[in-house]
Amino acid sequence: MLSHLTDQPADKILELMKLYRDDPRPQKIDLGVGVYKDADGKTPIFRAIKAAEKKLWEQEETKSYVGLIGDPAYRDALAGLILGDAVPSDKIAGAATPGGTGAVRQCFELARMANPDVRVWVSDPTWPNHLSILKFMGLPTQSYRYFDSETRAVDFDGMMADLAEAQPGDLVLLHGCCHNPTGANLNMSQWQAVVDLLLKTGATPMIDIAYQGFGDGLDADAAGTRLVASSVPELLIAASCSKNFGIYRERAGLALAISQEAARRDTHEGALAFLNRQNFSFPPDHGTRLVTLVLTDPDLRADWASELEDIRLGMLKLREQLAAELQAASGSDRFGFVAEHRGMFSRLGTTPEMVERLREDHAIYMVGDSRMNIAGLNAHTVPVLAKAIVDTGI
Ligand code: PLP
Ligand code: TYF
Repeated sequence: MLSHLTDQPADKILELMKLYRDDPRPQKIDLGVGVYKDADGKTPIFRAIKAAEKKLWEQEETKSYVGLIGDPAYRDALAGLILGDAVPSDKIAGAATPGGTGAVRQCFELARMANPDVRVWVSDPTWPNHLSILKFMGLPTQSYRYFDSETRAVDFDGMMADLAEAQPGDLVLLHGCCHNPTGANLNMSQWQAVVDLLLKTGATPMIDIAYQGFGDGLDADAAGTRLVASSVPELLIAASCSKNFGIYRERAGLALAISQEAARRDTHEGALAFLNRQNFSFPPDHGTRLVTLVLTDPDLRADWASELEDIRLGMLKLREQLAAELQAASGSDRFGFVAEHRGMFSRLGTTPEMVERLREDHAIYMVGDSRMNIAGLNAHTVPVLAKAIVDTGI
């Protein structure tokens, strides 16, 4: 039986991680995988997470099963962080999932359960795992224009023209903030126009939010999601705690189904619980419990938010420095978009050949579509990158 298995396509981002690891050049710079790194290249554990781990170790008395949706307190705490008071809690169904990827998968599963013919609209480009999961599930996709390769901003007219074709029963996948892989995001009037279009077409939105707090701040990054949540009849949300709580390997995610019809809530949560049971039964608990402890303890929460804010401001500073260095090195303003983009990533907008030359000639690693992880830089490597980009003729 197993002899029928064939080799599967590798994840390009994870492959790049290995290439980088194997490169002996000491000056190498890793702008690949989307993991936050400080100026020393380390991915630190948040102070509040460490404190929560200590508290948990002291207080936890059992490791027995929790429940199919995980601890409801986690759902409430994380839904509160994302949605603020945009939606009353009696309209929010949710289940913990293994990471944000698990949440993405369970939201797609829920959509397929509700509509076996669901078609999913995805931004061009989007996170490659969205496409890979949808293909594996056999769900048809439709791409909508998103990135303007000239301006490196959102091609909003193209996006609206394409999404006007969406139908009731379709799912429209949006990035809540800090678009991966481009770094180009909607402003609030554009979010409002998307809401109006969703209401007009009757399509159902799904928001993937994996970088809340990395763009313009915890509330600003959720403002688009909150607007959608308070305006449309139904919304799915796939949230990740990997980046903003720095607990990548703990696998803490949340799938939310919001409906303006409060009477539907229990059915929706029951469906999420059922889907968890079919796939893995109980979601991982450790990471979600840390998140709950941090969000529900005012001191830990304040400390976490302050550390996250420092991280966000550090990345913004790197963006501004890189834009300035690129301007100086190129004598032009054509790289100004680097300071406009938000989140961990910016898409440089160059060819795979140029990306390869940066790797071969300068030991600079970015994803083949020219996505750079800004957090892979520090004050010393920014000028090195700027010079390499300009010397390569980008
Ligand atoms: N969605 C997007 C857009 C992402 O970039 C990521 C990656 O971090 C995720 C979801 C899920 O990440 P994780 O499964 O590590 O929580
Ligand atoms: O886009 C990224 O780099 C992150 C991390 O299969 C990641 O989202 C990359 C690949 C993958 C899972 C997570």
